[in-house]
Amino acid sequence: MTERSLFIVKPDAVKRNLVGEVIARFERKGFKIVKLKMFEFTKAQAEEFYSVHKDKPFFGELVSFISSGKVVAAVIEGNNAVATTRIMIGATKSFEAAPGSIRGDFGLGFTDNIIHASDSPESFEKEERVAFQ
Ligand code: 3AN
Repeated sequence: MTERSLFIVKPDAVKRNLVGEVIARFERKGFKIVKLKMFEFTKAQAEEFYSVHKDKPFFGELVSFISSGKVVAAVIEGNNAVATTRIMIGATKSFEAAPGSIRGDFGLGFTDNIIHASDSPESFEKEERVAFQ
């Protein structure tokens, strides 16, 4: 089923010059890049982007990290995009993520975990609206 999803290359990965590595994995997998944008989240935009986590103890840390530098947002399209992208990025804790996944291959962090990806079609719609506004 052709579907769209969104990922964000986070500030840690942009600083480490991993933008190309990350995007290339999605292209090689067979996804089409349909939107691509480099920008810096404002605090308000980051709070809206992560609003599902607003009551979590790590919300402040999450918002300040994602707005700490440039990010690259992409909308991709292909078969089963939401679930397949989640498999490709790996577990939230990079230090536990399986080798072969993006977090497993490139990171050791938790908040600084290389990449964000939408976890449902509903999150995708909301996140695309916030990131590409
Ligand atoms: P994922 O990014 O794998 O979808 P979520 O949605 O559970 O993970 O969490 C969103 C982000 O919040 C994660 N990428 C991670 O950076 C951060 N995060 C999640 N849980 C914690 C936690 N307990 N402490 C600090 N940061 C966290």
